Amino acid sequence: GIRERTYIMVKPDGVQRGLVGEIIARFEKRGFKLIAAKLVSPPKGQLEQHYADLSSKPFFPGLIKYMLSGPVFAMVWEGLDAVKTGRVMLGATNPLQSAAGTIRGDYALAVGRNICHGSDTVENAEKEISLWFPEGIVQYSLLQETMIFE
Ligand code: YYY
Ligand code: MG
Repeated sequence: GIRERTYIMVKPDGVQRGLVGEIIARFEKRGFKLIAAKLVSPPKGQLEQHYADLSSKPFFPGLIKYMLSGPVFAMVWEGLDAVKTGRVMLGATNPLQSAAGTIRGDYALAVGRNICHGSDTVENAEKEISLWFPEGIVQYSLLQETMIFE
């Protein structure tokens, strides 16, 4: 629905490379509504919880180390099919397989340095939003909404 929410996070490499503004701009221009955003250095346990489904993978320790290498920029975006469309905008997990025009396809090369995260299901999005924004998120109406949705 048009109120679907997704958790999008610029990873430490994306922050260091100055891509926060670019990634925000892509979601804004597409028509999504920004409802939460912050720069954070999360504790290790929070990252382990975020990636709990991958804890048995061989790349897990390296993934956590990389995610701890600097602050991340955490965001929540709302709009029509936000989860699925957010994933399309990010591109494939491995940037070598990401189409040009996607965030990873335009700015990344290595799977372990793929600059951004996006929720993969609505259920996981809600879990991730609670994990990263326990303080809650703001509510406001987007005045241009009737120009974006039917
Ligand atoms: O959701 P997405 O980020 O596209 O991929 P996941 O399968 O959830 O993996 C999370 C994260 O782990 C991925 O963005 C990079 C890293 N990773 C890796 O370093 N090597 C792999 N073979 C697979 C994933
Ligand atoms: Mg994932």
